[in-house]
Amino acid sequence: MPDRWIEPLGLLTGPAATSAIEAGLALPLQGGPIAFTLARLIARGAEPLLLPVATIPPEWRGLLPPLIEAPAPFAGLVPRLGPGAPLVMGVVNITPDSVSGDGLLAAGLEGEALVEAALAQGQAMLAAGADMLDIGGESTRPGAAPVPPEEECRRILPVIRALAPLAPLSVDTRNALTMREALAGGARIVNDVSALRHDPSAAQVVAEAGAPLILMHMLGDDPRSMQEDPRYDDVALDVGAFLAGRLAAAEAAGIPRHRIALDPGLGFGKLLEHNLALLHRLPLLAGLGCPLLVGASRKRSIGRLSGAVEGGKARMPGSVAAALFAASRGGAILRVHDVAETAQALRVQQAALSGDTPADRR
Ligand code: HH2
Repeated sequence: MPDRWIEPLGLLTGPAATSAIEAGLALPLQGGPIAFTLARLIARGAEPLLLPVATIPPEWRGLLPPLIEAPAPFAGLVPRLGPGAPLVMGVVNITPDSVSGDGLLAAGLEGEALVEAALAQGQAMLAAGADMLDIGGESTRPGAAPVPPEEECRRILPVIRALAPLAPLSVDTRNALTMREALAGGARIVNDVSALRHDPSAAQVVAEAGAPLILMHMLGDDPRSMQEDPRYDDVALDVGAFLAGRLAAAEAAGIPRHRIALDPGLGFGKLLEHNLALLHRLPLLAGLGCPLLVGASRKRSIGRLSGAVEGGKARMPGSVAAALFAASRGGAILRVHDVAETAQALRVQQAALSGDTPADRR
């Protein structure tokens, strides 16, 4: 478990970042267009030290490579770092009870009609700018009851088969059986909110399939109880240490680091203050050397901050704001329900921060 961290601070973007890097006053965050000028050196139990990057002492410089070099492409998709640039993952929930209010089973759809609705939703997301789709058959909202893997497969497999020819798909599941069936059905990526802790066979299934994997932080291992009085010493360091541990466990099981993306798991055993701290301190997690995925879309924190307590689409504007902020802090993949709105906002953010007219708009 890492007991020392370099936390990037003093972030720059656009031409200022390029100039500061060239002048030796800044370093690139994961090799992308965001630069950091200051480093907070954190050793557990000691007072943190804030320094300009040029003066990071030699004994700390060994921590820099994963933080400043570009991570390997994820799932054959190059993680585009930088404000406005991330990959967009559209969420397709085949559930009756998703927190986001978009679960297709809630609309009472079944059989062919369900597959057609999911296909139409996925196609619309891809046309609107999604780079990949995340297909889930179990709600993991706080307090949700588990769905047996057989039922989960019954819900999602026809949809996966229909959408697989159109885009890279991830399967959002904690169950090894569902992972195996979904990968056989055409899904390419496994998205496990339990970070391979829920099902003892999951790591082997992912390793044998050679599939890219998303490891997410959840406090405890049960969505039914995760929101009961969540506590951390220091939420960013605790989540970082957890993800480092799960990364090591995945590697030990034969899943190479270059196939893994990491996710702080907003809303999974976290109060509003924890979610905000994690968004803010996302650059710290970049030091683990993997692309970072962020899922803030339509979550309860967005409702708390905005007053959109009723949930669902009412939380879209706040979700877009969170996505833009995550992009500006090094998020490489954004998991969102409102693809068109997020993609539009990201394009404008990217152009505004770079000060350049995009090539396809000249
Ligand atoms: N959030 C949800 C589900 N899966 N996977 C990752 N990697 N990161 C997340 O933040 C994440 C996730 C919850 O959102 P949603 O799918 O809208 O709700 P539900 O679980 O109720 O279906």
